[in-house]
Amino acid sequence: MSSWKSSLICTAFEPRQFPPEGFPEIAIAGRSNVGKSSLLNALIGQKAAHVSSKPGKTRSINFFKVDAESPFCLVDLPGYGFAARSKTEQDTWRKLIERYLINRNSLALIVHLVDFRHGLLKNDKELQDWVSAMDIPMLTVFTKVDKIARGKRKGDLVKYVKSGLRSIDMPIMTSAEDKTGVEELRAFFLSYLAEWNDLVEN
Ligand SMILES: Nc1nc2c(ncn2[C@@H]2O[C@H](COP(=O)(O)OP(=O)(O)OP(=O)(O)O)[C@@H](O)[C@H]2O)c(=O)[nH]1
Ligand SMILES: [Mg+2]
Repeated sequence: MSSWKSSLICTAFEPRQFPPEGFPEIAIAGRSNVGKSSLLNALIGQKAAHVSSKPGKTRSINFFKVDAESPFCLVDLPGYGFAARSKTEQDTWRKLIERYLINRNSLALIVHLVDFRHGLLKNDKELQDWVSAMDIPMLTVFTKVDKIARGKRKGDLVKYVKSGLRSIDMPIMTSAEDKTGVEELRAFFLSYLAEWNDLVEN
């Protein structure tokens, strides 16, 4: 279990509600229903973010301060690609996410969650292209690997990597259900943040 303590410090429905920049931020992005809020809860070991089987649950940007070895914020973003919402509503969400990702100096890393059963779909590829055009560091993380038989996972991962995804490191396979990869992802965050803090302090 995690020894990280965490608290929700801000819920933003519009950019003027973003908290002041301070601690480095790791933002969790991905399609609606991919498991962003679930993985965030697994990482901090608390049911802090709201989870739902209905896509489109998270509508605001939620900032969770994490008191780890080096303090940082985990940022739960609303999902994209949820067709059942009106176009206006989808546009509002997209603009909110873009305003956050484009202007945020304290943004250290985007963690792009992709459902391991489906791999990168069209709008996932669009997000990856957009993020790399903005020069924002991004790690690809697969979710819901518990749905795929253990013996098949490595082969699927190799296939996805070879088909050209963008990630600053080898993608991590996770499950919020059985906690596969959660410890590995925590360790990745800590070593990444240590290097990030060195970079920005010097
Ligand atoms: N089997 C399995 N189900 C998962 C996993 N992670 C999430 N789920 C389920 O997937 C559904 C969506 O999870 P959320 O965490 O709410 O997804 P989200 O990406 O935050 O969704 P939005 O806020 O709508 O964008 C819920 O029913 C979760 O229980 C996982 O690792 N394994
Ligand atoms: Mg959510």
